[in-house]
Amino acid sequence: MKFETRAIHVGQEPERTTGAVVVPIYQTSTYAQRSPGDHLGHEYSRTSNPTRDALQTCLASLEGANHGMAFSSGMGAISTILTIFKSGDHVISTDDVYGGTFRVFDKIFKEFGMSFSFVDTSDIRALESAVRPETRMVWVESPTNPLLRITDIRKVADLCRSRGLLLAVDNTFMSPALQRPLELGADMVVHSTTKYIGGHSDVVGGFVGTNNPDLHERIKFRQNAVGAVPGPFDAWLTLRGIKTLPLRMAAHESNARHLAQFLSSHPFVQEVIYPGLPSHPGHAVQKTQASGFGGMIGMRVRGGLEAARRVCSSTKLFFLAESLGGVESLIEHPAIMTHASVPKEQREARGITDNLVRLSVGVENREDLQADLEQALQLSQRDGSSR
Ligand code: P1T
Repeated sequence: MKFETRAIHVGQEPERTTGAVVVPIYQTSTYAQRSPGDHLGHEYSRTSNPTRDALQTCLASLEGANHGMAFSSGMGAISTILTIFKSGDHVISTDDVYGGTFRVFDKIFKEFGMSFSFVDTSDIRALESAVRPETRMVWVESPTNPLLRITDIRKVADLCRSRGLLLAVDNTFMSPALQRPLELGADMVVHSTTKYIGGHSDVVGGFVGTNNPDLHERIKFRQNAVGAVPGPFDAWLTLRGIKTLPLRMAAHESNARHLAQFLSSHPFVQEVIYPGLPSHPGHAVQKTQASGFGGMIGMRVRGGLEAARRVCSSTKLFFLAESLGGVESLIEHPAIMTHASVPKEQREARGITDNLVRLSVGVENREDLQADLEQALQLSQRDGSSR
């Protein structure tokens, strides 16, 4: 079965007692047993739930994973993975990662005696020289949030294999419709399903997929022990979103390509960051490992913080909000919003400047989106006192 068909059918057989074509929301916390230990496959909904099972089966299939686990949030997924390690273990992470990922590594797991190195994983030599005897895992985001840097996942997977390290790839910005890290050699694929997978900005969730049965058992054990599981309705909303994932990704990308072109020649935009532009340093690698470039754009606005602030406050269709990947376009200011938890010096060293604005391009009409950005950019250059 091809991807589009699997998105609609895998894990989603008509329900046996009524023939309902949509997986029901099994809104139950527990399951009646015939005699102690004699049950129909489910005991308690922290451990398993049929609606969640359907979501896990479908998403695992889309990522080419034998095993899938759905979580209450992307951070719930990431934190649960980290609990497989112990004090003294070392993790190397892409330096440009989502602010919340940086925060949980740097502020929570460090307190438990783990250590982290944040390196530019697009530079394989820098990655190699960060490996220590106590290194256990490499954590890659590609494209990164927010700077859309591209890491060669195959190369990193080869390095990890030769050094006995696990490789986890956060695939949130691509979704399995465009990139499947397990096929490129990663041990784990991770998602904030809040984004493109859910696709409608109405549910928070996370996912981990793997082909390693031992890893699956260890993470599943911890998921049940720690408890970051999605409720049945959240699992159902996410599963409903998945049905249109390939259609939406194509629309996000075609709008993003159009807007990236438009912004590239705009006099009030200093730099456009979009992996689909041939000038992007990761463009060639991206073409070898993904079937597209996605719907996220970074732009540095001329005029510094004030101009960036004015653009963000002036768009009407692009809502000023954290998050991404929904059908509606969003705009945000990483330094003040999504990446405020990264210390200022580190932000600046990474390139998260005060004039950087992040766009999550939705599936609205591209001319409407262009006109919205145009009017906001015009306002960005006016003297602030006139508004
Ligand atoms: O928000 P949550 O579902 O817990 O997922 C966290 C997360 C993990 N990985 C990546 C790449 C992410 O972008 C996120 C969440 N990001 C945002 C909320 C944001 O606006 O960038």
